[in-house]
Amino acid sequence: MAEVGNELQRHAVEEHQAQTDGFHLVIDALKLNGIENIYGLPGIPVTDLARLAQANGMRVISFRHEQNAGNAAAIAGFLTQKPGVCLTVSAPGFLNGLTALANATTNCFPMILISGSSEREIVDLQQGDYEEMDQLAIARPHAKAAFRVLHAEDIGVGVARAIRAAVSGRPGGVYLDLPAKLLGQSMEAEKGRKSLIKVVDPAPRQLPAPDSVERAVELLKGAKRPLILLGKGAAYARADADIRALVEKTGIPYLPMSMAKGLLPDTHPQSASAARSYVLAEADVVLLVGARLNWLLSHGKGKTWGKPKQFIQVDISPTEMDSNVAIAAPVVGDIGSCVSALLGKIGNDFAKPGAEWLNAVDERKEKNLAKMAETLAKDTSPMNFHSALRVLKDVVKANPSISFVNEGANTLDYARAVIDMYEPRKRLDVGTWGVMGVGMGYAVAAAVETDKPVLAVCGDSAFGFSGMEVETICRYNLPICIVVFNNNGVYKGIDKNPSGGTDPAVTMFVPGARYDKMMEAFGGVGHNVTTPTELEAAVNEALRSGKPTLINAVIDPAAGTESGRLTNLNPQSSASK
Ligand code: ADP
Ligand code: TZD
Repeated sequence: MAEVGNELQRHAVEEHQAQTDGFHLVIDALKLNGIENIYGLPGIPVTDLARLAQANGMRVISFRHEQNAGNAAAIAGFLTQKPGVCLTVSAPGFLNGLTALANATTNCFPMILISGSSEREIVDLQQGDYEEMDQLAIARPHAKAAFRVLHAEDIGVGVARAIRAAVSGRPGGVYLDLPAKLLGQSMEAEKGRKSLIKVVDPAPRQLPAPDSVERAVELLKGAKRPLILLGKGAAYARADADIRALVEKTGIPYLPMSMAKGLLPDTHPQSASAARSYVLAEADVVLLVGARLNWLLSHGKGKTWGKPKQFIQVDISPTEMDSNVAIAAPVVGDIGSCVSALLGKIGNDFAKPGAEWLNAVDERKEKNLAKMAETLAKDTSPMNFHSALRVLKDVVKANPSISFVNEGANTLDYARAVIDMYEPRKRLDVGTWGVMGVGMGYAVAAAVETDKPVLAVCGDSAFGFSGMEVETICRYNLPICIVVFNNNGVYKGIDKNPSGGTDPAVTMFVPGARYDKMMEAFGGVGHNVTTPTELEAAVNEALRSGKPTLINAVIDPAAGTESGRLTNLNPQSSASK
């Protein structure tokens, strides 16, 4: 008996003394909050953090450059409404991830950048530590919030605060600084467990004020030529059914912004995409749902917007109102709650827009669609953007649940106009900044988070920013098919060096490059295609096999325009005028 008693006592003491450490607490805190994936790049001081995360059942995707891991985390946040997590080493790794964090904040994607850092004592006295940098101070202006944890018992609070900051209100990027010393700190396991926080209701609903809803509906009722504009905030909010009901119940023509395409199928009879310029110029009342009046919408003024109009804006951020033009009816709250409140006020007596407006929109649409069909039908040799996109349009139509990643200039603008999307949150592109280099990060995360194939269509310049991740795609054997629209350069591939010297022009790349060989180098499938028929066969084979594939699609180097659709944003040197 005495022996058994001693044994129990020994167990009790051992139990009492069981220890945990910073590494385990970070992982436990993330897992406790339903975060299952980490996108990152290992090294001092976070190698063991990544290893232990993998050992503890998290999926850790190791990238070749932190910017791509960060972009993956950001789009994972957009796709799941949970913060995507990016893990980096200190100073240079952190800075590599920072562009992605800033991009996430700009696009309102929830993300947490977790970086290891050097010791505070040394950093603050600037004594020259390994990869020394005051990361917290540098992250702050680029993030929605930034936190540092110094004591293991505060890890639970640090992670909870990071999660709340990322997903509540307007989502954004959050920085979490974890000094090396913190990760190695140990504490009693039981105490550690109790210090963790499972965040309750991380993104609380925000109900709009009833009078703001009434004001909005009144304005809409009085409209002669109303228009609904859906932005990627509406896609993020996952209020898909109510948004569709709002559009259909009111009978108002709608325009999706790029990443809101597919929220309703682009083939929906009320889609005014093919009459975009007309409806923007002619509408008298515009209802914005999760879209900002930034440069992508010409700041709500000028020639694009033509006739005078009044705006209703649904957004979670009160300070977004009046940021560019006066908002006559602000509706502040989360999109789900706002749209459902609007629907509640729009009775069956709501008069749909008059035939004059709807017919005028349809007429423009039909004319433009016929023109587009004619352009797409042309078989050009060499292949140009449109003949290649005709094929991809059909591929997406036949495979509506695949994610479609898109970057480039002409490649982006033409694909956005030509390729119809049928499901929400499937079109992932350069977003608010028009940034190149999101392609492979977005593609990897889309494959990981959705478990479905991904088609990534990139200009040859755009692809180059994250192209090394083809190795990552092969290593994790992800069902990603990349199509590089290869026209030998940035925008086009025919520029000449103005000095007449031997250096190539600044927008030129090696002519006839074979990007497909990059994929083959790591065991994936490569294709070089020069006709729409070859392109179609190669993409369909990739989607059928699920094997990592890169298709080098040879495009006429003379096709395309400088800066794609954004020619007007290019300042011109007075010498060339
Ligand atoms: P787009 O580029 O498609 O026009 P933006 O990124 O400019 O879209 O705008 C997205 C807007 O959506 C932001 O102003 C953001 O505050 C808002 N938003 C994001 N999520 C929500 C949400 N759940 N509820 C309400 N507004 C949201
Ligand atoms: N760097 C970053 C990070 N983002 C950018 N947007 C640019 C540079 C400038 N830029 C564009 O705006 S589009 C583009 C660059 C370099 C590439 C266009 O060439 P492409 O596409 O080959 O990718 P197209 O289809 O041939 O035009």
